[in-house]
Amino acid sequence: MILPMKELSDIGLVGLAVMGENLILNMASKGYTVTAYNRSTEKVDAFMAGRAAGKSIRGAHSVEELVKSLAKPRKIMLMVKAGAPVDSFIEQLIPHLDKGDIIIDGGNTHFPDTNRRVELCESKGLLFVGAGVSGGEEGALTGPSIMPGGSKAAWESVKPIFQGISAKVDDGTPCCDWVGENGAGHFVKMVHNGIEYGDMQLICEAYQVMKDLLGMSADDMHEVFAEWNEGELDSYLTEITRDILKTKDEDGAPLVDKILDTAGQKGTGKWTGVAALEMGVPLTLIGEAVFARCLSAQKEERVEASKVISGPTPSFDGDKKAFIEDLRNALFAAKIVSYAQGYVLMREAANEYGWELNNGGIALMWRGGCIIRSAFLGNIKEAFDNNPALKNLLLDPYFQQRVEAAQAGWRRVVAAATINGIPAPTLTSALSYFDGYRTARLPANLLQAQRDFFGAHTYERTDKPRGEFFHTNWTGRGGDTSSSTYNA
Ligand code: NBP
Repeated sequence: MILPMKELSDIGLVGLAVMGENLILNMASKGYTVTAYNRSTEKVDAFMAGRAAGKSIRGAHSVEELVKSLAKPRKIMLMVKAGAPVDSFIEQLIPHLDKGDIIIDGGNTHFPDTNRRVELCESKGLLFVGAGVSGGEEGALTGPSIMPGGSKAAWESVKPIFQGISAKVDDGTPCCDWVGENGAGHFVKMVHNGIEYGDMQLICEAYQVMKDLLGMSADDMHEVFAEWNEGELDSYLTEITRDILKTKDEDGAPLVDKILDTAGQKGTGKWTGVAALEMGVPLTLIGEAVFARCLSAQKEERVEASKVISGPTPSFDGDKKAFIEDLRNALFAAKIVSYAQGYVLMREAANEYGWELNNGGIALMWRGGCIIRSAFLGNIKEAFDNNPALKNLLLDPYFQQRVEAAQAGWRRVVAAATINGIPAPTLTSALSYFDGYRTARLPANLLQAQRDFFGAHTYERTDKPRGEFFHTNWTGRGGDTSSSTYNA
C-alpha cells in the first residue's frame, strides 16, 4: 500500500542501520511521513532506492535538510551507536532547532548520559527523550517495546507515534508508556537487558543439565522446550531455544553443537550489575549471568584447566521425567527471583533519582515486543496492580505460593548439578538469595564482630534499640576508640 507523503515529515530518524531502517518502515506503515538521514549519506540513497521506495519516506543528505523537512515541534530520533555519536548529532542539531523541538535517543545509552543530555537540551529550550527500544530487527519493523523517559513535556507529541508503532498486548494496550524523568527510560531498558542476560543464562543451565546429566540429545531437548513453552515458561526466549535446538547444520547434525561456547556482550548486563553494586542491591542472578559470559570467554584457559583439574563424572539413575519437571520448576522459581531482584533495583534507582516509576506499567511494556516478553510478565503486572507498594515480588501471594511449590524441585536440581560438577551459577545463586531473603537471622552478627575485632567498626546489639553502636576491646590490647559508623 502506498501511503500519501505529507509536505512536512512527522518525524526524522538518524541512523540507517538495522534498527533505524526498520523503525522508519514501521512508522511509514502506520501512516507517518518520515525523513531518513545517516552520517554516511550513500546509505540514505541506497535505502531510498531500496526498502523505502514508494513509501512515505524522504531522504535527507545533511542535518540542515533533515531539520527543514520536519513539522513543528520537530521530532528527531537518533538510532546510532551509543556514546560519542549521540553527542555529536546533538551538537550538530542544536543550532538548527527551535524552542520546544524534541531530540529522541533510541539507542542503548547508559542512563547517566541521558541524565546529562536532558539537562543540556532543556538548558537550550529543547526537549530530550531517552527511549529504550527492544525487540531487535523484527521488533523494530513489526512492533518493539519502547521505554521512553526524559523531558515529560515531549510525551504528548511523541506518544501517538511511539504507541502507534509499538507492540500491543492481547487487549490492544501498547507496550510503550512514559517511564519517568531524565534517564529513567534508559535505566529501565538497561534492567530489561540485565534480566535478558539472566533469562538466557538460566535456559543455558537447564540445557547443560539436560545434556550432561540426563544425556539428552538436541532433538529430545527441543521437545522439552516445546512443552515448556506451552505453560508458565511461555516466552520468546523459550520459543527461540526450542527452534534453535531443532535447527540442523548442512550435514544434518544439530547446529547448536557446532557453535563455539564463548559468549559476547555489549555492556548493558555489566551496567546493570554496576548500578546494583553502587546502590547496594543484591542483584545476584544477573551478576552471575554476566560473569558466566566472562568465564565462557576464557575458552583457551578453560580447555587447559579441563586437562589438569578433575571433578565428578555426571551420572543419573533417577526418574528422568520427574527430574525434567524439577528442572522446569527450578527455572521458573529462579526466574521469579531474577525479576524480583530487578524490580528492587528499579525501586532503589527511583528513590535515588526521584523518579516515579510505574512498576505494573513496566511489566506491561515488557509483556510484548521485547526479548524478555513472556506470559509471566502478566502475573507481575497483576502483582503490582494488587499492591503498587510491593517491596519484593517474592512477597506477592501468587509468586510466594509458586516459589514455595517449586522449591523442592529447585533444590534437587541445584543439589544434582553441584554433586555432578555441572556449573549452574544462576540457578544456584538465586536459591541462595531466596534462602537468604527468607532467613530472619543471617550470620552477619559474626561478620560484624569480625569487623569490630580488626577495625573497631562497632556493632548493634539484639538486646538494645537499633542505632546504638557498641565496641568491644576483643584482645585487651586495643583501646576504646571506635571507627565512625557509616555505610559506603
Ligand atoms: P549500530 O549500533 O551498528 O550503529 C550504526 C549507526 O551508527 C549507523 O547509522 C552509523 O553511521 C552510526 N555511527 C557510528 Br557506528 N559511528 C558514528 C559516529 N561516530 N558518528 C555518527 N554516526 C555514527 O546500529 P543498530 O544495531 O541499528 O543500533 C542502533 C542503536 O540501537 C544502538 O545504540 C544499539 O545499541 C541499539 N539497539 C540495537 C538493537 C539490535 O538488535 N541491533 C536492539 C535494540 C537497541 P554510518 O553508517 O555512517 O557508519
